[in-house]
Amino acid sequence: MNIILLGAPGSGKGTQASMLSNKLGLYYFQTGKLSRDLAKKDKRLREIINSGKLIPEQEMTMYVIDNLSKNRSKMNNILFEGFPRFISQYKALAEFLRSKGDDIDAVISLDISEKEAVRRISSRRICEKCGEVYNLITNPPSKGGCKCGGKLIQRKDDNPDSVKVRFRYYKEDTKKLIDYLEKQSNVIKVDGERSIKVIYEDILRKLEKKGII
Ligand code: G5P
Ligand code: MG
Repeated sequence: MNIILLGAPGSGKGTQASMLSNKLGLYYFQTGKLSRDLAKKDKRLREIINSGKLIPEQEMTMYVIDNLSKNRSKMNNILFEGFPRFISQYKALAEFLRSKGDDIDAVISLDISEKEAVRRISSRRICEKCGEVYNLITNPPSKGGCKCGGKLIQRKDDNPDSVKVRFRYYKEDTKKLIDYLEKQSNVIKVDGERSIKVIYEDILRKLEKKGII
């Protein structure tokens, strides 16, 4: 089973993806993490990501397909978060999966206003060590640190200027992909402005109703 999770920056993709992949036994494939890992050794990628821009679409597709090909054995059932963001990336992923006799079973889109997303991002903290996502207001860490003992940090692209750029890309590119999938009745829309638990249960219910899980 392969599921794609789409949504604006700060919509809760990572939060839900982590819970859903655990529950459904899916490999959690996160292109934000892949990009940040690649950027550790690449100044150009670092500058792109930190300024809120997207890595050029074909280049990102290449990184993803390469990663999927190399790690195929541990990635039979995948939850994709952050990929695809363009129609071209969706088509490339669908084609790659088809070539392996596989398919995209569901696309979920988390809907949230820009105002709420910006509010969430400004109080988001992530664990430097394990990547766990917290929110100082809605999902606070206990005793000021991560449960794994790691230090909590703010992402470099979580500054107001970069967040604005990330939103522009979402509205210009990923929205086109969502509209394209909606025309094919191929996307499960979820109201992302509720509590983490309510959204999680709603997604599971919708996947069940469609016979996907
Ligand atoms: P990323 O890392 O994929 P974004 O900008 O798409 O970055 P981001 O910011 O990671 O997405 P998210 O994962 O949707 O947002 O949000 P989250 O971290 O789960 O939640 C945000 C905050 O809200 C947290 O504090 C959380 O606790 C809280 N929260 C979550 N859910 C709820 C809720 O239900 N209720 C409430 N009240 N609070 C909640 O990509 C980074 C960069 O990588 C490159 C690009 O440069 C990109 O900018 N990249 C790509 N480039 C090209 N093509 C691609 N396909 C690429 N993918 C990545
Ligand atoms: Mg994320």
